[in-house]
Amino acid sequence: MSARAARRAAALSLTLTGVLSWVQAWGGGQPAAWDVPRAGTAPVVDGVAADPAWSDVAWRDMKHLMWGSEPAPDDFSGRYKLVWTPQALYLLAEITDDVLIDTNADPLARYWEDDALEFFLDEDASGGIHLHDYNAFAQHVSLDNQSADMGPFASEEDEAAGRAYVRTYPEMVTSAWRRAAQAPHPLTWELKITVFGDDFHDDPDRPQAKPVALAAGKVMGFMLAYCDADSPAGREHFMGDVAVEPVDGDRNRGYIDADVFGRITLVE
Ligand SMILES: [Ca+2]
Ligand SMILES: [Ca+2]
Ligand SMILES: [Ca+2]
Ligand SMILES: [Ca+2]
Repeated sequence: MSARAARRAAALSLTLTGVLSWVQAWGGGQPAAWDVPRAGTAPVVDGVAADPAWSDVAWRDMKHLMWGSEPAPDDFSGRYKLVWTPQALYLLAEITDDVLIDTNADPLARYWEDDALEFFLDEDASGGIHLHDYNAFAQHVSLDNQSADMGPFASEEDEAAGRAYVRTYPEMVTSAWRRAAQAPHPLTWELKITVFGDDFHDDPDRPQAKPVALAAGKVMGFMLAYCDADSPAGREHFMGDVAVEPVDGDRNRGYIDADVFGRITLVE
């Protein structure tokens, strides 16, 4: 079988697996567990979707409301796909958003209130609370292509005062996007996500943890969302690809609890 035929067979198998999961788990919508195919050649992270790695990979719709109001399609709509290499996960998103805005110039200030592509990653699929530790990540990739998240508290005093530690993660995220010349001018947004586990840390006196080498069969927690702000008033819609079960009516659980993420399996 040629490499291309093998990829097509894998894609067909992926589709059938997806349909079965869909029927079994949901009876509607997309499954919360899905397969991610390997890229023969890593895509170039440049905001152009022409890379061969992206062809024949299924899209996931970002149609589940997690917070705020339901947007009209021209206000926000989005979809994305994932591929992997041993070095990294790669993400291609196609986002329609009528107004792009970056009200808070400081990348560490109220980053969830500006337009942001937010990915959720739990390297060992452990699930569980990750609000102030590296059990999992909720990376907010901003329009300036930097990514912000909360790490562990910087000190016991900060923890007692509830002062969160926020930083950017250039070792983890490379980002590039551009808008189409044709209306409605969707963004093509590409990410390279270097995967780190829960041994990631902020201690300057120790060498940083090594990125995790990816291989077929690996299972990780993952989902993607978009924070849509269209004015300085901040986020209006928060839309993702996984239907989160509400807790006391609240579906905005991803930044706290990795149990609500989807599950991806890396396949050849
Ligand atoms: Ca590209
Ligand atoms: Ca919008
Ligand atoms: Ca974990
Ligand atoms: Ca917006």
